[in-house]
Amino acid sequence: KNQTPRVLWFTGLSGSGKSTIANEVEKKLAIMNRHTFLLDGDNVRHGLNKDLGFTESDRIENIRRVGEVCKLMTDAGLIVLTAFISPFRADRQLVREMIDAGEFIEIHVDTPLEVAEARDVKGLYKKAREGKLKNFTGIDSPYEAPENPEIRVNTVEMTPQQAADYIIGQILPLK
Ligand code: GGZ
Repeated sequence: KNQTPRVLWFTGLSGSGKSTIANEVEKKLAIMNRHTFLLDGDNVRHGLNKDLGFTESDRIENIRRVGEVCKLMTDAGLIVLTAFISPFRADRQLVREMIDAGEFIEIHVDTPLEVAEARDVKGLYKKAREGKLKNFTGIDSPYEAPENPEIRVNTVEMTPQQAADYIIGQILPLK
């Protein structure tokens, strides 16, 4: 292996900015010649996990499978970035335990509900408030914020670019 494997595990509400920031971090890692892979709902929930929805048990299984994929990818030497709400502390802890010590980096994209809901890029919060979308995180399904994430980013005070720069600064040095 010519690079240290890592899992950069982004967690936060829908619309918090996880995917946007993870994409920016991935671009910066590419410039640094790092071999990366980004896992998110777009490439996982339509394929590997297309049998899963948003009930509590489906979310648990979603995160468990993503964790197993992270394990395979870090065994292949990659830096894996994940952008899932991953609302349950216990599930994030299970993934942490699957990955070799020191290689799992939990990144809390700490956008308050009011801010994510005000953005409502996809109109999902509105639907959830109207009762047209059930089990929506932050509305009628819980989000358990990390207590001790390796990194926390405040998206109210930082642009996605600034958040990505901050994260890169926190994970350096990277062999
Ligand atoms: C939360 C939902 C729901 C419900 C659909 N609750 O903002 P988005 O659209 O693009 O990101 C959300 C995504 C969440 O999928 P995850 O795989 O990250 O969730 S979890 O980690 O909890 O398994 C949202 C959309 O899917 N979405 N219904 N009910 N988000």
